Amino acid sequence: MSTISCFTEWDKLEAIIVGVPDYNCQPDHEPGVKAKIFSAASAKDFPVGLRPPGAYVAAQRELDNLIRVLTFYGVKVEHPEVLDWNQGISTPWWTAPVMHGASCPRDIITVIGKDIIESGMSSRCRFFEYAAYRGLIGRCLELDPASRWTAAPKPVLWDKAYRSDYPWKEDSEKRSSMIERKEFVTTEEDVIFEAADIMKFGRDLFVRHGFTTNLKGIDWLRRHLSWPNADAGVDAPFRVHAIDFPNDLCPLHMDATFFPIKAPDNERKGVIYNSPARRLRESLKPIFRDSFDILDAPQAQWTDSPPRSMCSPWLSMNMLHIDPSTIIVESTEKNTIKHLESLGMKVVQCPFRSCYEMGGSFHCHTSDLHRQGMQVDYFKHLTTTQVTRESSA
Ligand code: DAV
Repeated sequence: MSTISCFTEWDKLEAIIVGVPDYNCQPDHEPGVKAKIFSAASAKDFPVGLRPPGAYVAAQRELDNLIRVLTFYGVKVEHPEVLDWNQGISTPWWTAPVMHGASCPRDIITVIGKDIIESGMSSRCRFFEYAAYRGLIGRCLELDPASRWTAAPKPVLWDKAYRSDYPWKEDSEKRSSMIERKEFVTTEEDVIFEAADIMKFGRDLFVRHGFTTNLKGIDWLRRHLSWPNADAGVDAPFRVHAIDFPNDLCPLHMDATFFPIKAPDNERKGVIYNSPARRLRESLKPIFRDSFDILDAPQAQWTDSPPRSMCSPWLSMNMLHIDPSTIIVESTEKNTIKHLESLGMKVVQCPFRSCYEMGGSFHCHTSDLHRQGMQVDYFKHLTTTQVTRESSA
C-alpha cells in the first residue's frame, strides 16, 4: 500500500481493510438496534454478548479464504486491531453492556478521494469502534503524505437521538407509513451517518437516508466534500445526493439494497442492482436515467438468514469488485452468479455465510483504501453543484 485514494465502488482494487471477527458481540436491544431486529418474537433469538466459540472459527476460515483471493489478485490487505468488545461502556448519558466489534470496516471507514473519513455510528454499542482503526489510519497517513484523516462529529446518542416508541417490524403498517414519511428510528437531534450508507460513483456520492444516517449527517458530508482539492486528485466539489427506499422496513446501509455492478462506457449505460423488495423512490430515478440502468437484483437464494444474523437475505447483493469486470460473490448465490455472468462479469465465488452473523457479507466486511481511477463525472446532465437534497414522493 503506497497510496490512499478511492472514487468508485468498482475501479481496480489495490488495497483494502478486511475486518476481524474476534470478540464480536450480539449487541443489547438498545433503541438503535431494537428497530433492526426482525420482530418482537425473534428478539429472544439474539442473546446479548459473545457468540458460541465455533462461530468465530467458522468466520475466520471464510475470511482467510477471502484474504487469499484478494492477495492472489494483487490486493494489499490491512486489518483493524483485535480488541476485546465484550466489555460494558458508558458515557454521561447512557450505558451499554457490550460493544459490537471490528468485523465490518465498511460501516465506519470510507475513503473519498484521499480523505479517510471515520464516521460516528448510529448505535451505542458501536460508539468506541473507531479505536480499532486508529493504528491503521496512522499507518495510512505515514505511507501517503497527501492523504488526510477526518473524524466526523461524534453523535452523542442520547435518548433524544432516537424515537423511543418506534414500531416493531410486525406492526408493518405503522412502520411503513412512518418510513414513507421518512420518520426513522434516529431523529435529527444528532449528526449521524454510517459510512456504509455511502455509494461512490465518481464525482457523485449517493447517501441513504434511513435508520443509520440522518439528514444532519448527509448535510455534514455535503459541506465537508463541497470544495475541490487538486492536491488530492479532487478537481471538482463532490455532489452529495440524499436517496431513500420507501419499501424497506429496515432501512440500514445501502449495500444490500442498491449496488453498482457496471460502470457506463462510451457505448453502454452502466448497471445498478436494486433489490425488488426495496425499490428506489420513484422521484429519484431520473437522476440515473442517462447513465445507468437500474435492474432488479436477482432473487436471493435464501429466504432466511443464518442463525444469529440480523441481516436480510439481500446480503446476496453485498458483493465486492476486484476490478470493473471481476466481482466476488457468495458461492451459494447461484441466481446472482448466473445473472452477473450474463452481463459479462467474471465472478469469483467464495463461501461467506458464517460471516453474516458478524454483520454482513463481503462489502460490509471490507473497506477500500485504494482503487485506481480518478474523479470521473458519470452524471454529466447534472449542473456543477446540482444535488438531490430531500426527495419528495
Ligand atoms: O439488508 O440486512 C445489511 C447491511 C449490513 N451492512 C440488510 C442490510
